[in-house]
Amino acid sequence: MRNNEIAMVGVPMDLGADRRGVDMGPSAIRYASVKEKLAGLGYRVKDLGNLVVPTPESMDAGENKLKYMREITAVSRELAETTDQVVQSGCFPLILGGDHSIAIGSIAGVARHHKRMGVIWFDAHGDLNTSKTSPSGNIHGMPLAISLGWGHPDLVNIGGVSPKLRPEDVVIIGARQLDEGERTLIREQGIHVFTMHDIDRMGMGPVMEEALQIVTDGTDGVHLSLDLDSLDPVDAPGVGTPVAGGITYRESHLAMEILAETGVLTSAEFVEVNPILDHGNRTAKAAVALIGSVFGEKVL
Ligand code: EXY
Ligand code: MN
Ligand code: MN
Ligand code: MN
Repeated sequence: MRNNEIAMVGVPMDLGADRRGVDMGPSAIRYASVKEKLAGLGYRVKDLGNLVVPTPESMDAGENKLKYMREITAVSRELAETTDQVVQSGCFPLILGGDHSIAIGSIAGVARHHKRMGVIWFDAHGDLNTSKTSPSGNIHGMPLAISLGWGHPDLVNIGGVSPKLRPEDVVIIGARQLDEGERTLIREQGIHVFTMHDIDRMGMGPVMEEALQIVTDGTDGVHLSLDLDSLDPVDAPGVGTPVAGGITYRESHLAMEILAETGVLTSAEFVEVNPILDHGNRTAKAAVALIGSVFGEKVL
């Protein structure tokens, strides 16, 4: 990052998910004062505004196994160009979602700048489905698979080369709801997953230490993709696919604080905030607090 500069881009995407409202995530996060938070930590923040995303009601979902693929492909291409340019300009890309399908574009863009990139994926889910294994046809359940090169050619080839990531450089943290096809893939490909069970047993500190070793081993950049549904629904109720028994408020902050201490992150996104399902913008506030921690906010 040059001169402590962050470029923020909103992606009001909800075509990848079943429930409307996550398109308002970027607004809710801005309303929760993300820019002020970062400015207070000494960063210069450029808000690039939102990308344009079509409205689902104005379109046909298309193929049932890959809903809105055409539109998601178009927005992902644009996002890939945007994150690519942000890195070129020397700023740190901070992407605000939007449903998790936006990770396809953000990773495609930043990956151009790395020979090998690690990814830390906080999520209750695996996001490792393809059209063959997906129970829903919703593309927000597929972005990690797509970045690993598994999925429809139009999606995996966004931004040029595929795959963007290697399985051994990816860590999923907070998983507690996986589909059968995802479990098979995780086993066959040796993807590192720290489930809630692992977090309970080991504690978040040791989980993060192991995760960091994995994503930095042989890589020259690390992307953080944080789905707010990785947190417990008590602390982050405003998400489309809540799953009980998640990461606590403090555990999530400890994880961000450890990331901040190591300084390895080269890009980040915060996704799946759904203000319609939220209570008093609590989830967007949690996202902004986490953004503060990952950019170095300290008590003392
Ligand atoms: N695994 C389920 C599916 O593929 O439909 C649910 C996916 C929810 C994805 C959320 C955003 O992380
Ligand atoms: Mn997700
Ligand atoms: Mn999720
Ligand atoms: Mn490795």
